[in-house]
Amino acid sequence: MNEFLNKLTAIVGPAHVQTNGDLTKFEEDWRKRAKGKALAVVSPGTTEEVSLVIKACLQERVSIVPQGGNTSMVVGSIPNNTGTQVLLSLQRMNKVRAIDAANLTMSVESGCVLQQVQQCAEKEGYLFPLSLGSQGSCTIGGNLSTNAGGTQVVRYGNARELCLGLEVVTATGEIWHGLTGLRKDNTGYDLKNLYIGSEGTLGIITAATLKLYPLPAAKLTAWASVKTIQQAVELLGLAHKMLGPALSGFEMMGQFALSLVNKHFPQMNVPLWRENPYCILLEASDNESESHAREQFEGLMQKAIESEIISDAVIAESLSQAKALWLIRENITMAQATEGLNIKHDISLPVSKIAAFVDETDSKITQKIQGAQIVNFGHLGDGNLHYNVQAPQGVDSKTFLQKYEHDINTLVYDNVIKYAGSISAEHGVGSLKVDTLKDYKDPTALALMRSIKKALDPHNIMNPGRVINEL
Ligand code: FAD
Ligand code: 2HG
Ligand code: ZN
Repeated sequence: MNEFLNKLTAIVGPAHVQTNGDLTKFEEDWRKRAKGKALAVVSPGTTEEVSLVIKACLQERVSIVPQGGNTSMVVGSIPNNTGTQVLLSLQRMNKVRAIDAANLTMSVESGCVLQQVQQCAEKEGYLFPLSLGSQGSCTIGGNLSTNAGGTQVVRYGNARELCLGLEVVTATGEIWHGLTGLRKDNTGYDLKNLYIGSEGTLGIITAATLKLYPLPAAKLTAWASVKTIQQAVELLGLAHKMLGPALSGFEMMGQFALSLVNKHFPQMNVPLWRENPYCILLEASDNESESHAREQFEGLMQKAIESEIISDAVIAESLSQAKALWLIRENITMAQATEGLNIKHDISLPVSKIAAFVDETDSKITQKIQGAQIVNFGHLGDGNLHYNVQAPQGVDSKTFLQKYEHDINTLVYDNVIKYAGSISAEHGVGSLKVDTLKDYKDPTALALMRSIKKALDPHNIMNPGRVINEL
């Protein structure tokens, strides 16, 4: 093994192969649901170095776990506990390679932090719309590998829709130069979209060409209170009708989720949360003008109040007020983490079925476990709920998970399938859902996925055990 480590050191330099010291930030899942042990943490600085590292690993049949910001929600980016895997950190590959203004594209290395990409685009007068609560730490490579969603999907799509080209180091160490900025290219199988969403199981994304948009002339944000999910869905329908493509965010937050933000971040002043079971955060982005946007937006809120869809609402009067509202939404995850462990379900459903799903699942869970607390929030505009379940008050969260996680997952996922949904909307599969997926995914689709994995990673060295196992 020493010879192998020496080889890696010769490729990336001694400062970039870590075997000793505190490697917790690479080896532990941020939610502290799992901790692994890497043979080494290797941090290449160029695509060529990635290629050589993969070739060296392949020769020794050492498996590789790619890692960006290690913000995975599904335990997908840490090594297992055998001490035999190379943790490949892409964080040093953080250069913006080019901006092509006329083509509305930007090419960046995969270790670029999402926020850095957003800021760089903005400095040039453009918008890169992908937005997640983790944007200060997650990387473009991680975003594409998980096909991340976030809060602007209703208008701009998931990470997949924002990417035109990729540079990839394959599982055999070849470099695929697919960094195109073309919006049309029908020359065969869509390789880019195989790698996007593959969670590091097929190859390493080293760079990407991303779509840019003009910065909107105005953004308007409102926070509304509704009595039922059905009303939230009606508000969404009205927003689509009255705002058209200007609708850029539609987030739903249950009362219990907001109570956690209120408890752990009291300085955030959560509005209207005590009034009704749900609040909605709504955003419109307009390319015309502030006055046009405001007129349209106020018209929508007026109509929603008149039709008694919403009970009450506030419209942000300044950029800082809008930011403060978004901060509340983005901090639900951290408020939950501060409260303790919880059972996360990142699910998607047809919007038309969400109300029935929530009514039925809420009552099944509370019948099964008296006092169980449901942290329900998410990207309602995309039909994506974070339907998380927390221990009854006073019950230790770890003990609760040990006792009920499996049963609650079965209950929730069975209902998701009953309502024609998916058990992973935006976070991916990782290790956390790999066994569950077998029970819920179409068997033919799973067989095709296995064939793709075998074809692209014949020696199963790329993030083995994630997404699909039992090859
Ligand atoms: P990592 O966690 O490091 O890795 C994720 C997966 O991608 C792993 O399987 C890893 O092996 C693989 N990978 C990483 N980089 C590469 C690469 N270059 N090549 C190949 N494979 C690679 N997710 C959403 O979709 N929407 C949200 O709204 C959202 N909000 C979040 C809020 C918070 C507070 C937190 C902590 C997380 C949130 N997430 C969200 C989850 C997470 O941030 C995303 O999944 C993100 O895309 C992961 O990026 P990362 O760089 O941290 O990847
Ligand atoms: C979000 O939308 C993230 O804030 C995290 O996807 C969801 O904490 C969660 O369950
Ligand atoms: Zn989310």
